[in-house]
Amino acid sequence: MKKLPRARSGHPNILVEEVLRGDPRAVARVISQVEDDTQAAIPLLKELFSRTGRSLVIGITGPPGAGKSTLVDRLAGLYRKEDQRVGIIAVDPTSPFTGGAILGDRIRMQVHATDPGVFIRSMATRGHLGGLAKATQDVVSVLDAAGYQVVLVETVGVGQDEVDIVRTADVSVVVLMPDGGDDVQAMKAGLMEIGDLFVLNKSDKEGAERFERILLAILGGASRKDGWSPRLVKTVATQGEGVEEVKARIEEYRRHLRESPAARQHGEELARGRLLQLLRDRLLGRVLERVLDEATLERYSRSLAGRESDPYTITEQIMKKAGLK
Ligand SMILES: Nc1nc2c(ncn2[C@@H]2O[C@H](COP(=O)(O)OP(=O)(O)O)[C@@H](O)[C@H]2O)c(=O)[nH]1
Ligand SMILES: [Mg+2]
Repeated sequence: MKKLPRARSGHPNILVEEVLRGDPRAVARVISQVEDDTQAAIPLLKELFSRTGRSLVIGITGPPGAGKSTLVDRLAGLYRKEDQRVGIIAVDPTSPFTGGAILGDRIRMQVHATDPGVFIRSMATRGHLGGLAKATQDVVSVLDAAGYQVVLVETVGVGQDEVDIVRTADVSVVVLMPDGGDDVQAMKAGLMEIGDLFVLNKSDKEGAERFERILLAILGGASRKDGWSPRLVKTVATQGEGVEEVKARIEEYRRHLRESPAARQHGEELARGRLLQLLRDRLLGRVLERVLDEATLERYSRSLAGRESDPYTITEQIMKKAGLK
């Protein structure tokens, strides 16, 4: 690859230009700043925002071991065949130092590692001041602005953070595997509502047909107000079986989104959520910084725990001190 001149940290505009040209090193630098939650990332994100909204963002979630990474890998391969640039964000709850899963993913991803049309990034789930969903959304924006036409976001569907991440994708894919009743439990625990598409992976395994019947029964009863009926696709991701169909269904859903008035509303709801979240973070950040240092917070907490005061009075006091009342 041709060497591009390095941007100096004091020149955000050069960095922005490099991101917009799709330079992977500039993309990596901006993403690191976003991850560190440095103030420095904000002017960059401001500049990049108007150039976003073009990628197809695909959220992939499901229980650990269901085959999400294998599917992501295969989908990336299909999009690369069409010469689309692909960004992959793996949000992994395990620490990068102990996570065996990440190591496995890395080895699998080596196929794409030498491909300049693929950008892979894994994000740790801890330590994001404004929340993981916000950090992920910012990383998606950077990839979007850098011209990655497809961005695949893999998360383990367990916590609220992960659900929030998948909600901000254009298309949410829930990956399940035939494994007793656990997955049905997982669906009841909220995966059911977020899937635009369900993938029954490992359909080469025992019990796949039985599990398929259960899933179809659950999905059969589902009706959505946007007129979409979530599909179920059976796959064997390790063999690439059914992955073309997953891709076709993703694109079918995207067409549906474009044609449906509910889509615009959905877009506005997401934008509203993002704005309010940002405002919440910034306001709280300001209050903490100005009038509520750690010692004061501790003192308040102690008096609350001891029932010497009540949370309403304390909140009012804090707001008054912050000049908000
Ligand atoms: N038998 C079978 N194994 C699979 C299939 N897809 C993935 N696997 C295996 O299941 C394990 C977990 O896959 P992985 O993609 O890491 O799952 P993730 O945790 O959801 O990302 C790996 O050992 C894969 O090789 C499949 O369709 N059939
Ligand atoms: Mg994985």
